[in-house]
Amino acid sequence: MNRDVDVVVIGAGFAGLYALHALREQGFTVATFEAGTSVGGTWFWNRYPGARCDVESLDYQYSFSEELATEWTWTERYAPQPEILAYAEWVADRLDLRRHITFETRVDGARFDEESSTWRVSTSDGAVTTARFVVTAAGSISATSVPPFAGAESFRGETYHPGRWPAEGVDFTGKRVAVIGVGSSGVQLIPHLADAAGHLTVFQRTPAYTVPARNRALCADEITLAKKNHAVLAEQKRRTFSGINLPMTGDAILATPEPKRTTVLEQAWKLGGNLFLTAFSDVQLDLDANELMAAFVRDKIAAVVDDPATARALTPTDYPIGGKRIVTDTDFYATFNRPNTDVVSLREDPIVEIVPTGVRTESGLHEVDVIVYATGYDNLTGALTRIDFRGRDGVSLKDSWADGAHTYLGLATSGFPNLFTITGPQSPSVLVNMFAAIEQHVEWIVRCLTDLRESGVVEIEALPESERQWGEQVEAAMAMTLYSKTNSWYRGANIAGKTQQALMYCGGLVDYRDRCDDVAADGYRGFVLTDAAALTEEEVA
Ligand code: N01
Repeated sequence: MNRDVDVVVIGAGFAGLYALHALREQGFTVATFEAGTSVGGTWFWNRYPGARCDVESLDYQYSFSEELATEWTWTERYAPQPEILAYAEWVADRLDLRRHITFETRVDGARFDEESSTWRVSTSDGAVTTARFVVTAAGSISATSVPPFAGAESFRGETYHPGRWPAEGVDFTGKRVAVIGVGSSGVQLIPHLADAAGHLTVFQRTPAYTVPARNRALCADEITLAKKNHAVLAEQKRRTFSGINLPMTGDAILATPEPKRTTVLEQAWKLGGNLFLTAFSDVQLDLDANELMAAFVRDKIAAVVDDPATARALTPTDYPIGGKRIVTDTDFYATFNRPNTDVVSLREDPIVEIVPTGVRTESGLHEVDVIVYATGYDNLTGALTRIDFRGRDGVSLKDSWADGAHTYLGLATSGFPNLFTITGPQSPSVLVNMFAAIEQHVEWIVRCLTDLRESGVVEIEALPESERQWGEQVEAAMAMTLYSKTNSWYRGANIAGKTQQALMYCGGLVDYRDRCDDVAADGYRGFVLTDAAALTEEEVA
């Protein structure tokens, strides 16, 4: 079975769905491959109890279509996973996308043929699809990671990762359960596991700063207002830093005297959600300012957790709040007041090995029936390097990025012509509203392919010098923030052996959008464009 299309799109999450739709609208033939049995990407795989978005539902949706925005109605401030998945399914049907998606089919590899300037894409069904262009929509946080704990394969119980949760659910009733990891996934899961399990042991290496989500039902008025003003709000959103129409950030905390400082923090805490960080303007830029907000959160932990030793264990002290991705929760700290829930601080009592009956730390054996590895992902690059991309001279993407991902604008990488990435490394990606990031990338790529078609260009490739300059700008932008002062997945620090680098562009969505548009308006400055005639001449020569 061989196919021939203009564009292969990898993945049918929200990025892939929009790419497929927008490319098709411009008359391109598209084949989309999806490993899952249906659409939804992240929200297809992350079916763990408590999974819920931490961006408000009225923002966490497509904005490109008036119909989609007005016909769909969210029910809660933060949508739960089943509702987001239902939205993805509904969009796929509403836009009639399924007929161009091949499900249960993984892209194993893709090889660039320099003579014809096309990609040959190999899929798990044994087929090869030839396409002029490949657009990856494989997810920023999708390549699951489980650290290589000694003895892990000997464990006789059940094991799970939140990002590959069984569709039929898991029965934890009465079981002894271990969770390793307290990032966004672990923090969401833990209260639900504690409800069901006989006993829950949380293995925590770095305590998280988490803010109450304060989820609630949306009221009819706010839904009506959002729908009525959709077009204006969508346009405003495109020109924001974060892809969200935020209220104005507050004053500088360092310039705000008491008691006003605490009053503002209390108000923001009551409002809940990760916008807590924007209560003051200097918290993400200045360590002294940050410490004032961090101290406020530490006091909140001490006020909720009854046992002082447990409270101390759960309290982050050695990195700035927001330096790692801020977590939002429902009843996370209160869960540790339950008699069936303990925390083990791995910094004082590290995991030595996994044994058939449980987790052995230095202090002894914790016998469990189930281990949940909430240990995160090989973010931004993993989903791409796990596909065997072969560019010029057969060089693999994995090798090309062995010393760090190098891209031009986070959209393309030298040595791999006609390959575009949606929300990949060195773009704003996970630092902004994913829908805003996806729409900006898809619209830029579709405009690019349309321009190339009109001018007879068959090959586009990023110049190494453009990448070098972009890489410097990405590093410089992160150096201005506290992300550069924290070990986190934002810099690839969570994966052993991964080159540490700024994985996201921190300059904000609107600045990034203007830079990308400027490059396009300037004839795709920084790329080499080759037209069909030149390609034929090269072949003859
Ligand atoms: O993964 P993480 P996640 N031994 O990498 C620990 C998004 N998301 O799946 O901090 C022991 O954040 C690790 O410890 P440490 C969101 O962007 C959003 O939770 O490295 N522990 C950490 O505690 C998020 O940031 C939503 O010391 C080990 C945890 O595992 C991103 O996805 C929901 C370890 C991993 O935390 C990833 O979140 C879920 C080891 N060897 C996810 N290795 C919402 O929208 C790792 N850990 C709400």
